[in-house]
Amino acid sequence: MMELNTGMTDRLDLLNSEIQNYLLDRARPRHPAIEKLIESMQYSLEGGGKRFRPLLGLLLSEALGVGPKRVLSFLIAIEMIHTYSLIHDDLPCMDDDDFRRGKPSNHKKYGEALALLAGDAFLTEAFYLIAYDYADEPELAVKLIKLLSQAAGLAGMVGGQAIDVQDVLREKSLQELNLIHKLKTGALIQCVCEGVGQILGLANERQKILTRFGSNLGLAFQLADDVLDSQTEAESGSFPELIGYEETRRYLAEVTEEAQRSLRELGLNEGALFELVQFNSNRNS
Ligand code: GRG
Repeated sequence: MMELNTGMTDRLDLLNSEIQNYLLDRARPRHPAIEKLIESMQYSLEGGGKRFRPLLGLLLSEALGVGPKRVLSFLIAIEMIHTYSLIHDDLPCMDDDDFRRGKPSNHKKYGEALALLAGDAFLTEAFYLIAYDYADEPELAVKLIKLLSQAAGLAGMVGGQAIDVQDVLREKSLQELNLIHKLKTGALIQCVCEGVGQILGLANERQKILTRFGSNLGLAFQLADDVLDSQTEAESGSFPELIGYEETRRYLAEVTEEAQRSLRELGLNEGALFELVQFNSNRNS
């Protein structure tokens, strides 16, 4: 993982400072209640996440020969949507989790009303950020907004969550489990790849390969998560519960290989991005 480690601290520092600055600099009416809401947003945004999605976007952009400047705002918008989903997922009406990343979840620290609003604000601000920062390229801005709303809404993350929360008592088929995770986890990861491809103006054929890459990597990310969780206990509704631990690992290896095949087709068969895909399949957090 030589290449992956090189420059990783710099990439994380860049992402973290841009994310922090967005909330600090955002024009807003000065009111202590809004400042409190922003504090609760900072709490979740800074809370020790892996930043997998924006790092993936940065590495993809680098692999295609373009520095971070053009893609950064889009990637921060993605991380905001991801953060909103985690805050709302922890609420008592959803997964009811008191802890996230080893710390009290947002609603445990700030109360349910502020946690709900923090998620709402992230969801909305993500689209504001794209509209604002890509305003000079209106066609691109609309494309990115369309991609992200598709990935985050009914046809993506929210749709997947809707199947998941209403299916809790019924046994799932492998096909249904694949669908849930394709929507709930995969869509946003796929969106990172597609969005970066759009920003860099990739040709249609290459864009299609990128979509396939994102789709396989999204599934691989979920499978790796399930493998990791099952080391303590196979969670209900997870791949290991449905098909067993060994079969889940085999499936993960297959989907990882598929993702790497797409990178080879794009001529990106070495370097940090290729290593990130491998790293995901063995990750321990
Ligand atoms: C509430 C609309 C709504 C959606 C929630 C993504 C999601 C949908 C819920 C999270 C449930 C979950 C644990 C999914 C498993 C895979 C996953 C997305 C894990 C969390 O993402 P990481 O590992 O988190 O990237 P960090 O903490 O690193 O940012």
